[in-house]
Amino acid sequence: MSTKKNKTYTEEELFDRKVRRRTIRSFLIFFLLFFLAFQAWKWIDNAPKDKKASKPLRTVMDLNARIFARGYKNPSLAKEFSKSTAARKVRVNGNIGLKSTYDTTDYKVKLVRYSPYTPKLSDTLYIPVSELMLLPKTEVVFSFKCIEGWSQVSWWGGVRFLDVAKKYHLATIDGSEPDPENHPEKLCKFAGLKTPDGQYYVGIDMPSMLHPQTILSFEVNGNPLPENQGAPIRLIIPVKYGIKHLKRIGTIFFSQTPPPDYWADRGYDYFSGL
Ligand SMILES: Nc1nc2c(c(=O)[nH]1)N[C@H]1C(S)=C(S)[C@@H](COP(=O)(O)O)O[C@H]1N2
Ligand SMILES: [Mo]
Repeated sequence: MSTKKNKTYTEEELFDRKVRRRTIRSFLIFFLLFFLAFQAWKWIDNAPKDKKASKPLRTVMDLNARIFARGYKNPSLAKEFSKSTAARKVRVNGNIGLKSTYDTTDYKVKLVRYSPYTPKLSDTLYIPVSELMLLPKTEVVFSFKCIEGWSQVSWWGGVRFLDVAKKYHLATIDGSEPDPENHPEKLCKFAGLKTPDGQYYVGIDMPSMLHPQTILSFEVNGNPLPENQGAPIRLIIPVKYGIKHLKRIGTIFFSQTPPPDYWADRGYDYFSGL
């Protein structure tokens, strides 16, 4: 037996050997992983391209997109709920412009086409609510949000403002039928709405006004609107906070500059989008 084999190590020597072994192993693992990472990077970099990104990256990006699409179906649409989840007792908030008397038998909405020059008589239409109701009925169940901090799922019925604008040639600078898809350049930039007495008023950007969920509403929970919720017709615009949902529409007009807005005049955000 050699003396070397029988050599007994001191505790300190044993510890040193252990540290050396571990250090070498760590470095080997480090270089191996570095090498693998480098190879992977080279593989991704040399891979064929798919829509301007290398294919492996594109695959991961597409996967991410699919995962996120599950959570956000159409980011431009407000989330809709089932009618059974809608509040039976719909909250009432704000009654500015609802105190004056109004025509309850033959209510007409004043629609003013955009007229940059001298307004002509033919540019102003007085349309009975009963006539607006002939358009296809659209219902929306969404979470109504007030800047005061409350929200409530509620169910409204009415007609799409887009349909109204198409029928009466509103919202365009030249009186043509609005075609947001093909001729956005012909659209006015803003719509303004007022109560019959002019006490409450809002300004709305045109993309929000022509949004598919924006309706002139005459029903809540399948019943005609009560007075305090804007009878006979109000605005429901799910992409906006409650302040923009003007109750009892007297006039709708169009403009290239932001129309006056009751709460914006008092310091709130003009856009008030959600
Ligand atoms: N004419 C009119 N419309 C109005 C208001 C108002 O005071 N007057 N308040 C607004 C605000 S702040 C909110 S939150 C909603 C409330 O609608 P609701 O009463 O149907 O809940 O109406 C909006 N429309
Ligand atoms: Mo509100």
